[in-house]
Amino acid sequence: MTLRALLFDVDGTLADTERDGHRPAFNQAFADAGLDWRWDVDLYGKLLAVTGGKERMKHYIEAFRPGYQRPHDFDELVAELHRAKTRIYADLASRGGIPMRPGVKRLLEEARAAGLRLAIATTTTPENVTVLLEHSLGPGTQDWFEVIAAGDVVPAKKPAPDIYHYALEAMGLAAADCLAFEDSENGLRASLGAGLKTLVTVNDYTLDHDFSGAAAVLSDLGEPDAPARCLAGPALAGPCVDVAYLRTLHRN
Ligand code: XBP
Ligand code: MG
Repeated sequence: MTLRALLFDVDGTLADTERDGHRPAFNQAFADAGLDWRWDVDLYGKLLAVTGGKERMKHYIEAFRPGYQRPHDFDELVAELHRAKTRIYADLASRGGIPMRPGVKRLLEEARAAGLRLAIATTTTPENVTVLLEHSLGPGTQDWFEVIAAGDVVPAKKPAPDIYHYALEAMGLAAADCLAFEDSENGLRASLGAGLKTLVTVNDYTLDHDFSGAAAVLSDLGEPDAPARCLAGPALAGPCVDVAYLRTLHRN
């Protein structure tokens, strides 16, 4: 079994987008529309249980605003708020306001040099991905990924495995040839559901999630001068995740 490709989640995995990216963009869209919806850091952590921005807004109304009277065009209101939120998020990302997580660029460059194929499998809106890559990873880097599978291209978002099935099919690869990268329980359920071995890098919102079934759980991918911590799975040979470590995870 040879490792041929790496499939990356975006939000929380490539970059810490949620707390200081998506969350303020939602809040700005709500305020601009004259709504009193306000998602603080703690509440947003709870709302992350539901993936997808439109789905998350509906979940918020259902679970946290019992008195809210839905207008007859509620779905259109949600869609319009989401379009506004996407514009605000894209503007923030295009100013380079959302840096890549430690080790992401280094590992992507090493993987490319080693001939590994790259793809993205995410719940977020496609435009959010391309803006983030262009401005935080670097100009032209979206071309590093032969498939960017994102958003509403599949009807069921993570934890459903559909987005991973979609990406694998587009690449013409079997799950056994690949390794996935995730940061959350919903993401891990999706990748495992598609039969992918998965490396998890945690963040503040996902530290307490259940990562059983992951090939390894790490603090981050690490840099030579900022070592990653291994929380579960095979120990790292050095300070950071490299392609040799990925091959070990894939073989195990
Ligand atoms: C990402 C998400 C997304 C983003 C917002 O989950 O849950 O909903 O928070 O994106 P994952 P949109 O990292 O598991 O893919 O507002 O564009 O839907
Ligand atoms: Mg994620």
